[in-house]
Amino acid sequence: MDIRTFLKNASQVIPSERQIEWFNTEFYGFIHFGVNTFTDKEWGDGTEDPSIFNPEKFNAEKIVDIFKKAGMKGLVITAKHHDGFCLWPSRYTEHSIKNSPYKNGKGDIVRELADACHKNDFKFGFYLSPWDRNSEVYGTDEYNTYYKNQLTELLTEYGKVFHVWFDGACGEGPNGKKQEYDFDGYIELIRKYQPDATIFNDHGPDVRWCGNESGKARHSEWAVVPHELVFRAEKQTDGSLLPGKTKYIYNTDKELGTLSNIMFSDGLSFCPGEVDMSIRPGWFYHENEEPHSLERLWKTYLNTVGGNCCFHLNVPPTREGLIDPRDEKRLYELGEKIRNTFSYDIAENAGFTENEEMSEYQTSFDLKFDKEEEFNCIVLEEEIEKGQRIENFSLYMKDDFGNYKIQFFEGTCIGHKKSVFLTPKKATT
Ligand code: FUL
Repeated sequence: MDIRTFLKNASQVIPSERQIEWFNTEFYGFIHFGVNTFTDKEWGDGTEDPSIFNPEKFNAEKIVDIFKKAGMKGLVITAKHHDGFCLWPSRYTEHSIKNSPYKNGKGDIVRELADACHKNDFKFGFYLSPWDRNSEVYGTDEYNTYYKNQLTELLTEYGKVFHVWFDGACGEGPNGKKQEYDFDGYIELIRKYQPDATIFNDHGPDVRWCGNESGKARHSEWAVVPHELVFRAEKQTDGSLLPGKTKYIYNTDKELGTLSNIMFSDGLSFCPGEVDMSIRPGWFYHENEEPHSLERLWKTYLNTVGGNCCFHLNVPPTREGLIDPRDEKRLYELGEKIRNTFSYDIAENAGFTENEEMSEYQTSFDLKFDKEEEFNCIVLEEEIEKGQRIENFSLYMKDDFGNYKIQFFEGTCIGHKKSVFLTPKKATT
């Protein structure tokens, strides 16, 4: 295939409605909460006694309020983490909140959060860890049935869900066997009961992991990526490639959607990246940890929301069930910074002209202002419904003779949103 036809095809890979909706969510919270909060661990082994879980001051409305003020538009709760403890009273296990002292065994953290979200026009999602270190049937086919039963409870009894989060973490069950997850079956259930929800897993299908947990998006985080990344990313268990394959692509690779990668792929999929990180070093709450600096969070926000991704920021509640005041303060600072930066758009009243096309594949636009204005950020957006069509762009200013000759920025991917942050510049008439 010649390169022109190829690029044309690539530009026609479009997102689903649910992916567009997800892109518009931009920034949402992650809540890691469970028995680990009480044992001070990151990964429980499944032997934890449910009686340790008692967040006496848990207040879902307050959490939603804090997240909203930070600029988030939704949240995802760890309904079950690797330890298998369920934050809702699942009918399929005793290892849950129903055997904890929280509200005398009548509590349901998932319900409290889902209700607070729905009441306050905030999106609700959940993470149901496939790896379950408590389940006796883990490592057998029966586990997939167990998992699907739990998934069905969460998908059908808690109202609208915007995002279902999985990871590929996998261990051995009591029988010494590694669990084979029925991801196709899980996806089928989600599509059936919550067709608008996006599904995150390491390689998609709707949203893929960016490849690290420290908040770093790639320089060019393309949403159009090789098919084999989304559908056949895993090598075979013996480490060999799948039959007929000469290469495989993994989501931690340096380049995913660059031309050289997509040119030699089996086909293309629309699968944008989610950047997840925690406000603190750990995913679960540990009293001696401090939140990251405002500078780091702000930079991450700009590079993710303004880098064709979404930002999924974890804020773990304390043992009391509250957001630590240090984190609360940091979130307010971040929210304020976002509001201050983007509240005044000088381009809104500027004159906008599309120039004659320079070639079939190249065009330019002019922005003219009525008065002199200072700006430090330019936000570019593609009509993402139509896919990713822009391969690169440049920004120019006029020179002293009134010609657009001074190039002050050169970039690649725009996609849903590209924020270009600059030292303050003057826009003149
Ligand atoms: C990983 C887990 O192993 C971590 O504990 C955490 O939940 C992170 C968000 O995903 O896969």
